[in-house]
Formats: sequence, structure tokens, C-alpha cells
Amino acid sequence: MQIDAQPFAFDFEIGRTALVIIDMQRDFVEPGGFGESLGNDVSLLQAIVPAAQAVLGAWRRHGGLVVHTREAHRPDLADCPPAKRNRGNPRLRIGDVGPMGRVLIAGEPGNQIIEALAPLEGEIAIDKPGKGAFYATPLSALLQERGIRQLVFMGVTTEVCVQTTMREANDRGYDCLLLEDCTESYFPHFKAAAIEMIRAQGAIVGWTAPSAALLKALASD
Ligand code: C5J
Repeated sequence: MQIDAQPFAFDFEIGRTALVIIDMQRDFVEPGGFGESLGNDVSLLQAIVPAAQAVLGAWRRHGGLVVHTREAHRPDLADCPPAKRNRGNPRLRIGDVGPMGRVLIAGEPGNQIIEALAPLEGEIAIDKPGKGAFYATPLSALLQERGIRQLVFMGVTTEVCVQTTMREANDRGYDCLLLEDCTESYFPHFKAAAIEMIRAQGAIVGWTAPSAALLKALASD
């Protein structure tokens, strides 16, 4: 299949491609979570949910592999260095108790992926302690076992965990496509800049496309 993408068409085989949904968890997307405690307007992130849901539904109907990630730390915080915990001087630090349980701690209510995009039985769900989904996780091995060579990305935030994971993936030899209307930042100008950076210099990190282009390619299959 081929997607009308920038800077040029993205060819993919669905059996060798995973849809990777980064950190669409309550802590970032819903009021009362970590994102809001850092002073951000979370409604910006909520706006991408319908488009992301449409892609996820179509991808599942085509039998494609789905990978969900959560930024999540161990309850004892052994995987959360002080340099991360103290950064940004948030009202609620990682591990503190907030309205949705302990912030960014695995298993807590706020750490769950929002209901609209919740993982189904059999889909991969990765808890990651860092910004990138390959750092200190089994993601690389899980993708290799399944013969995956290409990755389609959605999720939040564009310039932080999405871009970091795309760069990690690119260094590991994956072709990466970012769906422009299925990713968001608390800072619209950072999203725009990240998209430009990713596809600059002949797709130095990867390709970008609107979700409609992916849905069109899937529909023509
Ligand atoms: C952040 C993320 N922004 N998922 N995490 O701290 O992008």
C-alpha cells in the first residue's frame, strides 16, 4: 500500500507495519493529571481523539499490529531519576497522589490509556520510564519477533515522547510515518516545528501525512 505523505510517498505492507500509539493516557489528556499539573491546557490534546479512534478502528479491521505505550514508573520510583522527578517544578511531582491516583505510576487510574483508545486483548502495551519507547522496554524484541519493519505513529506529545520514539526507531532501522492530525502538543508551535524537523532533509527522521491519507490507502486495499 502507498500513502500520500511528505516529503514523498510512504510505501508499506500492513503485515510488516505496527501502529504505535504514544502515551494517550489520562495523566496527559484529562484534567487533574500530570499534564495539567505542569500548567498545560489538556483540551488541545483531547481534540485528536476522534481522528486517532478512526485510524485505530481501521487498522484493527485490517488486522494490523497495534502497540500502545504509557509513560509509567514503578511504585518505588526506582526507575525515575531525580533529574526527571524534580524537573519543571510541577504542582504534582511523579509519584505524588493526585485526583487520579499517584502521578505517572504504573497501574494507577491516571496512568490508564483513555477509554476511547484502550488496548484490546492481544495488543502490545508497553510501560516506559523514559520519553522514548525503546529505552528500558522490551519493544525492540517484540517488534523483531513479529517481523515489523515500519511504524505508523500517533499520540502525545509530538515534540517530546512521539519525536523521541521516532528518532530511536529511525536509529534502529524502522521507516516511520507520523499522522499529523493524530498527534498533539500543549504548544502548537512545537508540534508544527517537530513535524517540519521529522520530514526535513528527505525524511531525515520519517514521513508525515494526514490520517485521511492512511484511511484512503487502507480503503483501497
Ligand atoms: C511528556 C510525553 N510530555 N508523553 N511526555 O512529558 O510526551
